[in-house]
Amino acid sequence: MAKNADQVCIVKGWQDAPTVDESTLDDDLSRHFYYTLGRDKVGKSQLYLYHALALTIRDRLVARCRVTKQQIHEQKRRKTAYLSLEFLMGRALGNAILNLDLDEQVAKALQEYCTELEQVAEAEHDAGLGNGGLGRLAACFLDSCASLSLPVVGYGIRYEYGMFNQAIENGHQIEQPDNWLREGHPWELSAPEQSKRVKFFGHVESYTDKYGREHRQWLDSHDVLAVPYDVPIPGYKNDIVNTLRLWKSEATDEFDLSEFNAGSYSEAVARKNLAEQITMVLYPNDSSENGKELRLRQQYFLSSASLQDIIDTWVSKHGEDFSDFADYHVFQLNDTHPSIAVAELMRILVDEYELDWQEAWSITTKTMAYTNHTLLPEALEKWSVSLFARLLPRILEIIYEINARFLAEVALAWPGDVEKQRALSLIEEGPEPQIRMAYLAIVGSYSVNGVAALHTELLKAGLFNEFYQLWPEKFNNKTNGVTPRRWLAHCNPELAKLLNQHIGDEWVADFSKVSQVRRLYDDPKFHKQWQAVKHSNKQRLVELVKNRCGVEFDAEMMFDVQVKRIHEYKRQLLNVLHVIHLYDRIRQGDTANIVPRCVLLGGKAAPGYYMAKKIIKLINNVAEVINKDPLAKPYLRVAFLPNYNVTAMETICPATDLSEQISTAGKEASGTGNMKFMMNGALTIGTLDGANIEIRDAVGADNFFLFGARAEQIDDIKAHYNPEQIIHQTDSLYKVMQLLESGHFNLFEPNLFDDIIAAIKSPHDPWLVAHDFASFVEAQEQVEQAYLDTAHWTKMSILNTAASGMFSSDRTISQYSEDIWHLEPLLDTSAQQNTQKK
Ligand code: T68
Repeated sequence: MAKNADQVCIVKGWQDAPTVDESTLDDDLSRHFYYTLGRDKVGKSQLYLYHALALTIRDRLVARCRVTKQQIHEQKRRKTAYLSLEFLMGRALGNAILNLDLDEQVAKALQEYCTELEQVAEAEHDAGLGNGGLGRLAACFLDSCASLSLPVVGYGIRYEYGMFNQAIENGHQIEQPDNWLREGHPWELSAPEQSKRVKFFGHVESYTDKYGREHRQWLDSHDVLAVPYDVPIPGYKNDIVNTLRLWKSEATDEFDLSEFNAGSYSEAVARKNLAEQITMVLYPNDSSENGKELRLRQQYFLSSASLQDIIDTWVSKHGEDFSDFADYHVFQLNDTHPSIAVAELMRILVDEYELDWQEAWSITTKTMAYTNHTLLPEALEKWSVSLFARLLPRILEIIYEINARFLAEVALAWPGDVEKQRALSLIEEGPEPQIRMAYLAIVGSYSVNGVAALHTELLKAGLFNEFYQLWPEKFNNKTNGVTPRRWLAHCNPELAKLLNQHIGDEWVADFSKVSQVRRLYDDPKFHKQWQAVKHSNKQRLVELVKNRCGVEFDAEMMFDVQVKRIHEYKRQLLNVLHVIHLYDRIRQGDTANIVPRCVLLGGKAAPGYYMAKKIIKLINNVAEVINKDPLAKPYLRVAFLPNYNVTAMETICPATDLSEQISTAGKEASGTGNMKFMMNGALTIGTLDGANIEIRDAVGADNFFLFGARAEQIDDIKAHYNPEQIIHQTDSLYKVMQLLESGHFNLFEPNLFDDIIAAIKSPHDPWLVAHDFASFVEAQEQVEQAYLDTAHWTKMSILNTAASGMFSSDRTISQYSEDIWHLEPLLDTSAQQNTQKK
């Protein structure tokens, strides 16, 4: 040990042993198993073995993380903070082993314990800190940033309870708490000494400084402590390990003490609970605004703690000179959820560091960048002004000031147009005035991006049109992507091996190279291998469906899959109507052209979303009737997979033949499940919506089953929409509706599906289910035709994987970095160390 000038004890020598790779992995594993955890037997669940292996891998991550941090902090270097209320990480073990290239060493070490990684990995809980696409995108982005050696830190919330566990009882969704931390989370390291204080409540007063300048100060606030927990994010075989910093809320000590001294012990303890509530649970709404006070507290808590973290680091290195702060920082806002960061950065700069408004605003609008993920108006966040006034009084003042200055700009752009000012104001007028968070995000950011080409165009033409007119240069598209490490190399090892044999393994780090498999699309020998891989993946899914749903799938049949959040716009209902149509054909004996298929649906409904829950019940009832009917057995099997999550998708997407991407055009911002299926060789049946359009362009129209109304037709169709007439004119739909209305699927539950039937028949059905039905059935018949020709289907399957190169999140992140973040990659330290060793 040695003491340096600041009296900090530096452990001598740690810099010389950065990767702990000198000790062998088997030694570390047994050390953790026997000593850290104090175990000597492997139980049935292999839980302790999992923990020991996770700690062994974590040692290697921590060592590399330190080297990465050193590199980031050694020189002044531009970096991005990715602010997100959600990170849907799933399991970490398999991914870390893949990225550190430790598969063989781990397999060898586990032989001692008579087990394999696949079994040990089962003991890990999913980190389900997200609802769906938005949260999973954040997780894929972290993997890509680390794999591309980019200095990016993720900032999120360490929810005690993640996305609820879904059980199905009598066909109904039951929500159960996800106590994912119960058995400990071996990946995280807390850093309580770096905690931050976040203010709530209180009031604001003016004061004059010694130079006679007026300032505002936020007084008598009830502060909450934000304690950081760091999760390492390994890059793929580059020795870079980035950080995901998750904040946990805790009560401050002196806060308790003062109340205690005042004789209010119980009140003090109750307040402690209040502070700790903030990070207790993830809100399970994926597509509607929430409006709950606790949710706003979460948003401010994350934004404030994360900005303080970055600014404290800056001040500790560069003092209070912020003149070039904006050259070194970007804050990427994952939707409007952390958009209060715009006002919080202003508060810190203006109130705490006494910058003048203009200077602070210039820094804010050069560092903030906003990603929009939805076109649904009901999902756009608004917060009541009165709530803000109570909870965050100083932040409200700042938003008013931002708004006043912004409206002056609007007045210049549209002179005399008061209506324009009303329409664009950050404050929506009305009996209960509301703050429009998306407007705050746009005004405060230098970049506004959509997540697929169509989505960005629709934002520019519709929702944000006036802002686009004001600032066209802010708007840009970044089509989503998914990481090919988790979503191919890890989840589909057999396909990965086959690709490696034929095109080498460079595709894992450079996914554009997957296109090389195209040259094999006509090779009969390769076809056989490709089919064998799919077949074996289908067997794995057969097992899963049997264990979890009690339904017998058959790997010889076509696997038709729709897994995603349950929402009317995603149209699981249209899928069910098609299933009923197939069932009706079977009952009528019209089976000559039916291709036997297994239909799998899965996904969670927001707990308060009545129609989504009804749709789950309908799927389960339809499945029950069909699966019980011996007539149907050779042709059709249907299952609803409970508790769909990241881990389930890892078994599902490699086994899928047909991917259902059937949202009403113009509603799905991008979709990312569509990309995972495509990479794994599934064919898509889909509308021209979100990234489906780009998927179809990439693979070619011949290799995609298109149906349904287009986005630009929707308004016209709605103007004359008459679903009852469509039902009468469409024989197949008429029969389906008859079956539904006769109570065939709810014999002992009268009227159960009345609301669903009414929704389909309503001239105001926004999702146009009846309109697209015939076109959907026709596309499904084309699917059957294509599937019957195995060689042709295999060729299309290969072409889909081959064309999926651009849907890697590495491509997406390269574009974020190139166009928005302007980051320089870090040095690949593995190369550095290799040269040092030489
Ligand atoms: C999804 N959005 C989009 N939102 O629906 C999907 N919302 O099209 C897109 O591919 C994906 O984002 C990634 O860009 C969501 O997943 C949410 O989960 C959400 C959560 C809270 C509040 C609102």
